[in-house]
Amino acid sequence: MLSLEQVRQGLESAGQSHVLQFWSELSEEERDSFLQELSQLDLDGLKDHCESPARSAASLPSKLDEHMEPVPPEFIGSVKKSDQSALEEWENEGLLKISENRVGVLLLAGGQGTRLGVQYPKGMYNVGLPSSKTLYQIQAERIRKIQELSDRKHGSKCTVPWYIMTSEFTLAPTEKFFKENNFFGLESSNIVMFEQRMIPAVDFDEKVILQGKGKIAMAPDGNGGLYQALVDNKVLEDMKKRGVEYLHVYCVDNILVKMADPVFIGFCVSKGADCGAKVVEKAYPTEPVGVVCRVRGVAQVVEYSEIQQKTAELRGPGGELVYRAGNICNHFFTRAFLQDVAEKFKGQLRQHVALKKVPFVDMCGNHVTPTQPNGIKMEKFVFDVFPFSRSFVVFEVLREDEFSPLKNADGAATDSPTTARNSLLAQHSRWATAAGATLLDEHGNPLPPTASVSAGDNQAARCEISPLVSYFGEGLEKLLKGRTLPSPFILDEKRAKELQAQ
Ligand code: UD2
Repeated sequence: MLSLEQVRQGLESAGQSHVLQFWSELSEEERDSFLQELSQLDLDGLKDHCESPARSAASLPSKLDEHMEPVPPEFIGSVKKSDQSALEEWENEGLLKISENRVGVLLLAGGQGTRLGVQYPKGMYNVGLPSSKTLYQIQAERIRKIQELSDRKHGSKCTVPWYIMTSEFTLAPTEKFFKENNFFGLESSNIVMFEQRMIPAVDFDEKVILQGKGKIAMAPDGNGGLYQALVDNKVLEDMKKRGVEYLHVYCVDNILVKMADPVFIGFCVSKGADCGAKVVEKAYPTEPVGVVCRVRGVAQVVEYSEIQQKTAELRGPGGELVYRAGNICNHFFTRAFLQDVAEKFKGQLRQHVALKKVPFVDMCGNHVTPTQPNGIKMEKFVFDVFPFSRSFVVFEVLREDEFSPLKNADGAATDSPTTARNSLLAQHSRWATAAGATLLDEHGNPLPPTASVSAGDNQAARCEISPLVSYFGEGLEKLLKGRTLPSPFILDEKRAKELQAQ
């Protein structure tokens, strides 16, 4: 730990002396913990950090749009446009790599979930499925199932390690939740949680914001903080030790996420890619997803917060959006590429500026909760490494099968607990119907097979299939063919055994 004098000098040379203005009012204990916090700051880099928002704002990508062009369709692999045999080939390739212990998954879970408005990590959220499962449980069970499917095909006993990036806000509750739930049936040694760095929020006068008299307002450094966190926590070494060569990186809130998706992995591997992104067709111009495109000829994502509206609204001759390759925060990386990023490129990642309402203490020591943005948080984005790729691929999947994020609280028109729940139930109803079952609505009336398709349709049957029974709709015919299913209907492992015995 640094001495008070060392910290004072460091702050002074960074132009941040105000940080210690309430020092004399702090108790002994508060001083200790504040000094500890300040000792962990990068004091040498602090001046630069405080000035960088202004610099980034000045070079803001208002000019990006001029250099944007869509990725030509022939460079985009697509579930819709590929024939069954190609999809099967990719899936087989992916399952093979999984069975050889060469695939890991990495969850980005360091965000604060401010839009959803809960005080706990988003993965712990229960969207109100008939089973009451949380996002974490669904994800864990999909890992268990994909291991099982790979083992069954290849006679292996494989592991898909689950790396989970948390932040100061989310690490302790996430660890506790996993322990309380017995790691959802996974081996605890195959779940590796680590923390990303936190950085100070800065006001519009380039001053660090004090959240309390003895506390700086800190925020995680964005999901692109991943690359520093991989180094800080020796995660790449862990991957190497386990023989993991391919990593599926994803964000916490997509209820339909295909964990370690063998089709996506197989596609990327067979194209020799070092880096890949899954996309869905963007639903409307202002949808809050980045677009995968080229800027000055180089593949990258332009985030929804940084694209100009007129660019987002551009339409082609058939009325389709020109920039429609919507990023769903599902990425593929080889370990070799991540190693390169860690060694050569992570220092070059852009800082993105986010204006936020940051509670603070004013000069007189009053606590203020601002109603207007007063602070700047600098964030790195996970996809900003794409331009460093030597072989980047894009893979388009179907929204109704793979993308339904939980971003907002109920009441919002989109991306809410209700829309997430309905997407999953609609998908599972489609699977059951395709397997030959007839679904009943809650009044016992048979539903036409198409009624379950609409994600927003409250009349749809409440049919939920545990990932432990089916990963992506496979294996259901022998259980459900010719059956009539009431609503709600939960097909878990126990029920599957009963049905099989009948
Ligand atoms: C992300 C994508 C956006 C689109 C959208 C789809 C980025 C930068 N943007 O936007 O293009 O794909 O998702 O849903 O990826 N996180 C951390 N540490 C942080 C901040 C965030 O781990 O410091 C995690 C967070 O927990 C979440 C993921 O990153 O799992 C995405 O964060 P978000 O929900 O804030 O991103 P969003 O919706 O703005």
